[in-house]
Amino acid sequence: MRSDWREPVRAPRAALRVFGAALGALTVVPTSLWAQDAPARARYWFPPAVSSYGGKVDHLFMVVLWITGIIFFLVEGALLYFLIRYRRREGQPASYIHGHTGVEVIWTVVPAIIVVMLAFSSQRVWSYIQGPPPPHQLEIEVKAEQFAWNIRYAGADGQLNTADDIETINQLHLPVNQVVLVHVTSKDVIHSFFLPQFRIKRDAVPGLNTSIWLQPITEGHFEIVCAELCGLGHYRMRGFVVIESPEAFRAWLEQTKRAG
Ligand SMILES: [Cu+2]
Repeated sequence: MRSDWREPVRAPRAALRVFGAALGALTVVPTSLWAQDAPARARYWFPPAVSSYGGKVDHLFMVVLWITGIIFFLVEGALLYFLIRYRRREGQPASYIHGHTGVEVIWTVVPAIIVVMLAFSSQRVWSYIQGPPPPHQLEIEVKAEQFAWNIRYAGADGQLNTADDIETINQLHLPVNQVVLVHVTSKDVIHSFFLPQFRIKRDAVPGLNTSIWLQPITEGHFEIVCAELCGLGHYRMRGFVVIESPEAFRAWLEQTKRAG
């Protein structure tokens, strides 16, 4: 049996420093990488939301963060208070208390009400984004492969998967304010089509055809990220999103068609 159990355990300082640095790198580096051109706020917080439902997702996130944040500080504060207030004192024996039924009922019922409310409000946002899409003006296909995004637009016949389709690699152009239906699939392994600024992510699974819808509301340049570890080249599987006016989009599509 150990005789030194009363000795406090001290983690070596170097180990703590390495742990702290790793934690810092994990949280700071990814956000700063995709937000290099973004306003200063986006370097430590979310990148700007540029889709019609981005604001709804961010609002729900903030509601959950405030509720859980306030509860966190209340609970940890009470814990700290009790640790100090009822610490061991010389000559004072420990006393046994049974608990308090009223307090137990409160701390069960209040969180239950909060969780049910959050479930209903997140279900509303979820079904708006993932439910039946609104009527779309543009339909495209995104096919993932190790390690690129193949993007397909319909040609003059307006039909996808016909001979006159226009195909690009890693270049996704979208007309601002138009609803776009995106069919997501994969050629080889499971990838994940992630548009951080749109607040949407969908797995690209070989043999499975799924679709999502987007409505960009801000013009600009953004990125497609693969959010599924899909092989050795996963880190470089990025694409580019350009949101532009419908006229600029048509001109780009024409030019791509002629070049291809
Ligand atoms: Cu991938």
